[in-house]
Amino acid sequence: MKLRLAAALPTIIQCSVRASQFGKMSGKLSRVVRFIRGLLGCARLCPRWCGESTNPVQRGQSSMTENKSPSRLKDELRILLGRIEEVPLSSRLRSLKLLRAYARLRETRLKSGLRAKLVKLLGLLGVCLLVYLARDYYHSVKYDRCLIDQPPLVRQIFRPAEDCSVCRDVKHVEKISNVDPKLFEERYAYSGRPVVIRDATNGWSAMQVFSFAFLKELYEGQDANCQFFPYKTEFRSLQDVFNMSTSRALLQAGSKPWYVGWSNCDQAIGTILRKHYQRPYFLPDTAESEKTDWLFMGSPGYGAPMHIDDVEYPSWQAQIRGHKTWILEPPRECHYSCNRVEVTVNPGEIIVLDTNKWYHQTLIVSDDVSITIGAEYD
Ligand SMILES: O=C(O)CCC(=O)C(=O)O
Repeated sequence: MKLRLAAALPTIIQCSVRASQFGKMSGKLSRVVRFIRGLLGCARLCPRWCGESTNPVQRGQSSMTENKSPSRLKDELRILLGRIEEVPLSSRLRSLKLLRAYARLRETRLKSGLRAKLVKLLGLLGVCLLVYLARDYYHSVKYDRCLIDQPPLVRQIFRPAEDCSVCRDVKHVEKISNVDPKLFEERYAYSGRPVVIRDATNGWSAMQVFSFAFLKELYEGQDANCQFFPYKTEFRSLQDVFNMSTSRALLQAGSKPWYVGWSNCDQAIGTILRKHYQRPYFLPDTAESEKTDWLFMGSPGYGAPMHIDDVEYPSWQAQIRGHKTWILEPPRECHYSCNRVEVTVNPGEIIVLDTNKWYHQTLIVSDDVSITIGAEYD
């Protein structure tokens, strides 16, 4: 008998699972009755019982059971428990074991149901995060300086909190001239305090030479820009910019506005550019102005949106043509201790700004095209 029961154990477990899947009954009681019935059927090693459970007629009976009143179910339960009593002890022990197995199975089912829901929820969150990061990355490629870099969201999350002393005393952007490099080093170069140097481009031929036409000729047939920011325009490359209609390039009435930025890392072009400008005279002797030039060019009413950079060093930018207003906002953690400031940079002036510390936005405010050139310095 023991051997037969042991051999039949898998069938019994299968039956008990089937019994548990019999359909939803009203309340726990009916489930217990149904389950014990299943066990009894299994304990008698009646494989037909299991087969019958899938039979539509049997299912009809089961749904009849579902409609039974609680007192009727209690009676049935009593009878069934009586029958269990009649089953030999070893089989009863097995029934108990089965009951425990059943409980575990139900628990597992519950748990796996919950787990499936959790997996779905996590999947959904993951997809949302991916979409957000993709948008963020697209934005970073479009507007920020580094192509292969952490997306801005990640950068902003892990950006160390700024010491607000960099902006606490800044009530406006100072404009200075005839600057001693020593004083510049002490007061502005690495302090994060923005400043405009008025007489910064004295003697630069760029002031006369740089124009849309000059840059167009320089870049003709060259795909020499390392990074290109189209901002709100439809341009996909610097070549597109230089291929725009003459009327649009000359900002004639009725033409579409435009504003773009790019970095030059073509050595030959860099050498020509640098013939027309020199290293800013106020930079400390020890400071090296980076070799990569950054150029921004465009029409009135346009500019760069508010953002913060993640570049290595502070930057200088010379206004060659046109007038550009800079709107500077302190880092978010310094909102209550620092001010938002604005400054308009005129032709011949250089703005020095740590674009890693200040959120910045620009707007061309002249009727003329704006052309700037700049670089980072260490
Ligand atoms: O010159 C501009 O319009 C924007 C410059 C800028 O965003 C930058 O240098 O990070």
